[in-house]
Amino acid sequence: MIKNLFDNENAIFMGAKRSPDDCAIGIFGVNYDGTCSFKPGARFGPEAIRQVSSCLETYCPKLNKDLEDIMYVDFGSILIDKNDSKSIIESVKSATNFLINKKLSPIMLGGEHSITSGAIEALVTKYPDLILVQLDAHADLRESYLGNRNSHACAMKRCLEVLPEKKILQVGIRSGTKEEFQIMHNNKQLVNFYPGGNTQELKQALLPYSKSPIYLTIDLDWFDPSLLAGTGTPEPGGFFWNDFEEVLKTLQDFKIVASDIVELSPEIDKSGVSSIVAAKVLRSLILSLENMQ
Ligand SMILES: [Mn+2]
Repeated sequence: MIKNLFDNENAIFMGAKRSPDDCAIGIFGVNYDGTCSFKPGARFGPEAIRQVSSCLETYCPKLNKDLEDIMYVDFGSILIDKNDSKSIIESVKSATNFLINKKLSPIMLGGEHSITSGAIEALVTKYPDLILVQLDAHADLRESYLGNRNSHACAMKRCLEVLPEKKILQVGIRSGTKEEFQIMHNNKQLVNFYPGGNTQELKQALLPYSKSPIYLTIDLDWFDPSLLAGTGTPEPGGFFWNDFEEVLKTLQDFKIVASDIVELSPEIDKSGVSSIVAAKVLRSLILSLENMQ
């Protein structure tokens, strides 16, 4: 079964297992960047994260948790036979369902952001009250972009369509159209947060959802390009590592059941720092996810 869904011939993340037995968390990659046809891009993200991961410590002093106390499996990346966005989203849905059936909390590595709706479609069957928390530079609420409804610029719009609760919190979004900002304000879904600032507004916004399962989607362009340059659509005025730790610490009081990390384009940053930041985000998520029951 695993063989038909995933290619696991390549690198593995830190101390991950290859077999799901006794594991609580499952990682898989999606090597897809369909809208990026000119430069090599986000399809190299999952492999870059795995390759640099051996340089990280397993212990996180901020969370006071250690990866060595958690069993997690890295399935490799999903096999892709048709490279169009619709087929990819279907494959993501199948892979996520496979993990849910094995009672593994999924963490998906992109790839571009359009893959998120596939994972959410699978998860809402188990968690009809799922809500979405988004870290991203961009609103991603367009109806369609360059004629494609599955473009990464429409990622959150597509997610909202499959979320029964239609609830999204968009943390520190700094780029979008006037209409997108109007939508975010009207629906009270924009959570104001600034580099170096506090997470008071995020705490307030999450308060009514203390029992709700949360899907956390992390578009790495949320970070400032001076920290993370390796992404397809960098946006000045972004966040730093301490900001991420503040958000993560706040989320510890809530119930994250699944997550993704998208839009790492490792070739753009020859220093390799972007991939290391992404790997450290993944380590933080493994340490933060709830066990699926
Ligand atoms: Mn983005």
